[in-house]
Amino acid sequence: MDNSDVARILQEIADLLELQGVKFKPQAYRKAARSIESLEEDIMTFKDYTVIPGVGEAIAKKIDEIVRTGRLEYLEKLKEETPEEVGELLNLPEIGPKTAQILASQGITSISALEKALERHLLPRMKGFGPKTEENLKRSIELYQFKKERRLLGKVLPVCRKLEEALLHVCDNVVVAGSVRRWKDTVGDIDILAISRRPEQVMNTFTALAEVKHVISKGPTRSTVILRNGIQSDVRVLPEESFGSALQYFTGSKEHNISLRNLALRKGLKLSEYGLFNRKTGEKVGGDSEEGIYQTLGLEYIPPELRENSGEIEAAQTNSLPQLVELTDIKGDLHLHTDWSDGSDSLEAMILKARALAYEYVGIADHSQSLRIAGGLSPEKLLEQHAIIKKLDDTIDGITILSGVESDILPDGSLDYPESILEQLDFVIASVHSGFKAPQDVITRRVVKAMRNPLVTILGHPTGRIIGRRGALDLDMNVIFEVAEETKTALEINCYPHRLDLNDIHVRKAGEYDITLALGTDAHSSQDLEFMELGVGTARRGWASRGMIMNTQCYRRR
Ligand code: DGT
Ligand code: CA
Ligand code: CA
Ligand code: ZN
Repeated sequence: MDNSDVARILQEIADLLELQGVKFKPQAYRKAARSIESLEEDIMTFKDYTVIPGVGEAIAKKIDEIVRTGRLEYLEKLKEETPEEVGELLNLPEIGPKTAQILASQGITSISALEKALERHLLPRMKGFGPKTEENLKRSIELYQFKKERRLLGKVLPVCRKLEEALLHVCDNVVVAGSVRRWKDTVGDIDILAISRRPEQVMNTFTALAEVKHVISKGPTRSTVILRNGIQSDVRVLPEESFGSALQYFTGSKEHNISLRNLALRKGLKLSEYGLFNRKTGEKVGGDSEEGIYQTLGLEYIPPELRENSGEIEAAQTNSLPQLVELTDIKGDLHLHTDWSDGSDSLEAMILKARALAYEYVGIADHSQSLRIAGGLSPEKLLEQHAIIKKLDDTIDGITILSGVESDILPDGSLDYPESILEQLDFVIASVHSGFKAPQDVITRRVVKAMRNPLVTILGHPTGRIIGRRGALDLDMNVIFEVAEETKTALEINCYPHRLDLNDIHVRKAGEYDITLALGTDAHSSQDLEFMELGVGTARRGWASRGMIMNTQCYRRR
C-alpha cells in the first residue's frame, strides 16, 4: 500500500458514488485522493490522517482500514450495489465510471443501449466523443460480446418467455430446452425446439424478431442468432413424431444423455435425437414423447432438473426419485426488504404483491443497524416498523404478515440487536455481510455462533457468493450442516438471481441431514418476489422434496 494505491481506492469510491448519483461526497473523496497523491511523506507513517488536507474523520477511518487490511469493506459494498447494467458498460476499455455516468445521464445504461446510440450516431454530439471514439466503441463491443461468459438464469428467463410467446404464433409447440429447462443457475445459450408444419415461416419469424441483433445462420429448419442482450439462441423445427426424442436430447445434460444412451444399448436399443430404435430390426419404438422414452428404457420419468448424471438414472431404475418441491407448494416468502432499508417499495406494496401471489404469509426482513450502506435500521426504527407491521397485519386481509429482520452476523458471531428486541420479532434471518475473505476456521466459528443463538430462525444466503462477482465464504459446510441439524436453524436458499445460495450442490448435500431449508427471494422491489421460481428450481436441482422446505408449511407463531 503506497500513497497512490490509497488514492486509487478513494477515486474508485468517488466514481461509484457518482454513478449512483450521490451528490458532494464524490468530490470529497476526489479531493482527499488528490492530496494523498501529492503527499511528500509515506501515508503509512501517519498517526492521524485528518492532518492531511481534505481528509475528515470519515475518510480517515477508511484510510485506516485500507492501510491496516489492504482492502475496504465500503468499496466492496459499493461495487456490489452498482447496477449490473451500468457495471456492464465499465467492461468496455474506453469507458470509465465517469464516461459511464455521462452516458447514464443520457439514458444509456447498458451495452445494448450504447449500441443503439452508436447506430443512430447519437454519440458525437456528446462531450468527448469524436468519430474515432465511435469506431473504437463499436469494436470493443463486438469483442466484449464474444468473450462474454455465462448469463444468469434469472436474466435469461424473461427473454426466453418472450421468444416462446412470439414463436407460438407460428408453431404448434415451442419448448426452451438445454440448461434453461434444467434450471441451471447460469446459461451458455438458449436452445429452442419447435413443432410446425411450416418451418420456413418459423425461420422468417424468428430471425426477424425485435430481440434479435445478428443472424449467424438461417437454414430451412434451423437458425442461430445473437440476441440484443448478447446471448446466442437457436431454433430447431422438428416433426411431431420425433419431438420427444429431440426434447430429451437437447435438454441434456450431455453427461445424462451419454449414460442414457449406454443404458439403451444394454437393452438392445439405440437412442438418438431422432428416436428410440430397436438395434436389430431398426424399428422405431419411441420418440414422440419424453415420458415414453424413459418408460421404454425401464425408468421412472426423470424431471429435467435432475438430469446431471449424478445418480438420477440409478434412482429412476428403482423408482426412488424424490417427490420434488413445486412452486405451487410455496406458501410464503420470508426475505423481503422495503424502503425502510435499501428496498425500493413500501411495506404495503411488498405485502400486496405477496398477497397477489396467493401466499398465506409474508415475512419482512430489512437490514440491521451495522449495514449502514443499506440503510440498516436502528433499534428504535426496527421497533417502530414492528409496530406498523402488526397494524398492517390487522388491517390487510387475506395474508399473515410476519415481522422479522435480516440481522448482520457481527465479526464475533453475535447479532446486531440486543436480545430484548430480537425476541419481540416473529423471526430472525442472520447473514454475513462482511469479512468475506476470512479463513475457514474463523468464518465457520462466526457463523456457527450465530446458528447456536436460539433467536436465529434462518441463516441467510449461507455462503455469500455472488455469481460472477464474488466467491463463496470458505465455510466448512459439513460443520454448518451438522450444526443446522442440531440447532434446527433453517438454511436459506436465497432466490435472488445473483445468489442462488445455498446452491444446488449444497441442497443435495443438505438432504443427507435432517435439515430444514427456507426459500427467500431477498426481494428489494415487489417485482423481485417473482424470483421464488429460481429458488424452487435450485431446490429441485438439489433433489429437495416439499417436506424439507420451511415455507411449504403453514406458519405457526413462535
Ligand atoms: P449451456 O448452454 O452451456 O448452458 O448448457 P446446455 O446444457 O444447454 O448445453 P448446450 O447448449 O451445449 O447443448 C444443449 C444440449 O444438447 C445439451 O444439454 C445436451 C445436448 N448435447 C450437446 N452436445 C452433445 C453431445 O456431444 N452429446 C450428447 N449426447 N448431447 C449433447
Ligand atoms: Ca444451451
Ligand atoms: Ca446450444
Ligand atoms: Zn443479505
